[in-house]
Amino acid sequence: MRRTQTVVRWVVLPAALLMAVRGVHGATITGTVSPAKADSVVYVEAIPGKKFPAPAKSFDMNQKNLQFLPHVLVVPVGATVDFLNSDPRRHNIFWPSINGDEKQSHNLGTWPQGQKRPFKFTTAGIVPLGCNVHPDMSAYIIVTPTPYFAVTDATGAFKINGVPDGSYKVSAWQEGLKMQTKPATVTGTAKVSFTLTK
Ligand SMILES: [Cu+2]
Repeated sequence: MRRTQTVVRWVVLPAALLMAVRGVHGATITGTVSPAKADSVVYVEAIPGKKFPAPAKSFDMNQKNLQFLPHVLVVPVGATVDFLNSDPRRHNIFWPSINGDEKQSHNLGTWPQGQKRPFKFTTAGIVPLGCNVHPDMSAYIIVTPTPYFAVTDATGAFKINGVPDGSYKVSAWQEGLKMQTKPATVTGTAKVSFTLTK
């Protein structure tokens, strides 16, 4: 009797605890994107039957020293991005398409230093940014269908935290290369790696 109780305590309790911890913090998906470089983006594709609230905070895309900062920005769908001009000259913001769909092209306008304009992204996809005053300026906003995403470090490694256990499609994006989507089954952890090509 005593022995049984001890076994229950040491086997069942840690398992229950682990599940409770996982319930709060979720599982993780790790892996690499090659070619290895920073600023590749990996995210979980839409999960059937699951909807996520729009994030409460907005995100910033800056224009400074004739560059977009950051060069790659990842936001979940429904997010508002505040576009700020920090330069003592006028900049423009436009995108010719979202996910290649030219019907979703948009020109936010051209405005002087210190001003900010918000835009809410309600469609998931790749948004290539340009400035029609300075054709060399470019950046990307990756609007992800779920809040489960990560950006690679310089070695190409990524870690997506807080994912619930389940089977998902995971996609990887890197500037200038073809996107790739792979299945991943997550039970606590999952590993998925990508090799992208032109
Ligand atoms: Cu500009």
